[in-house]
Amino acid sequence: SLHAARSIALIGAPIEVGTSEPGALMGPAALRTAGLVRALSELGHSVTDRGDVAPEGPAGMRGLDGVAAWTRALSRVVEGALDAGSLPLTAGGDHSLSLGSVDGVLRHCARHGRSVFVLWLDAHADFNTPATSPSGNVHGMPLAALCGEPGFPRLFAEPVPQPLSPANVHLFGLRSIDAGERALVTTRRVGITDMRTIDEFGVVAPLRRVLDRVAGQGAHLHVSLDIDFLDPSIAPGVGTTVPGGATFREAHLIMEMLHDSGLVQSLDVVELNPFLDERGRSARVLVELVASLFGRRILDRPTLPVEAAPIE
Ligand code: 4U7
Ligand code: MN
Ligand code: MN
Ligand code: MN
Repeated sequence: SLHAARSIALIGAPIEVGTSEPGALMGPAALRTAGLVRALSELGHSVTDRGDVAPEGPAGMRGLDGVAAWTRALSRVVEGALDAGSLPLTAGGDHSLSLGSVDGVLRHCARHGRSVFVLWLDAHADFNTPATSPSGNVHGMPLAALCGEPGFPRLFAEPVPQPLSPANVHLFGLRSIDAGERALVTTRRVGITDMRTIDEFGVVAPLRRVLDRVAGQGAHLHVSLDIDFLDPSIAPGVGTTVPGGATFREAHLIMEMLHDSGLVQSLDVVELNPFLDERGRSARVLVELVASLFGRRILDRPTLPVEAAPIE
């Protein structure tokens, strides 16, 4: 493989208080059952399974108060893993877990004077606030909270770090957006590659542009992979299916390009709902994709410039 072996900290986040569809709390267990640790170890990485995080404080209630208890606990574990030189892989659990993982990344990077860039692979924008959300579900809000939008009191531990810059967020695979969050992502200038752009240009050109920006900034790249980024025909184990998602080949190529970039420093795998899955298919697809992001490949060569494509 092109890049060195990494120390990876697998952090289970069995959280579902951010969604109204029960089952996501089984996500970390299903990813383990599908062989996540083995797949990464076989690639030469040293993987430590840190078990499941326990929320700090009462986490039973749905909504922001329940999510806050998880956010604090996850932030601490993720920040600690980065401090120890490991790459945190947070396995969910609903997408509200990214409040904690990205908060931990922001705190780590603030201490090192490093900027943070977030690549959000998702059917949705996840940029609602409590004021704009049609559902009230916190898994549709994490980016708004992380970018410092109002309406999220007491979510993050004190002192609250410098918020994520919306210009350093890139939504990739977008195909479902609510009116309020659409207005917000537009005024805040969030980067967006929607499914129409992918239909027109494929995944390579838009992703290369994002990765060039990250490399130019010397930023920490955090990738948040929501399984509903994928088309529901290949990954049915999701609460919020939206037709017209990424194909297996598109998703796979994205993972290979992310690996080749050498830029990814932290990862979330979220929204797997094993209760809605069909015989473990979705969990297995996710393990395949994560393995590709960490270096599994057919031949040892990076994606080539178009002119250099090998013929025959
Ligand atoms: B996910 C939604 F209204 N936008 O806010 C909302 F369509 O983490 C869906 O991306 C959010 O899966 C989906 O409830 C959250 C809805
Ligand atoms: Mn670091
Ligand atoms: Mn999401
Ligand atoms: Mn989604």
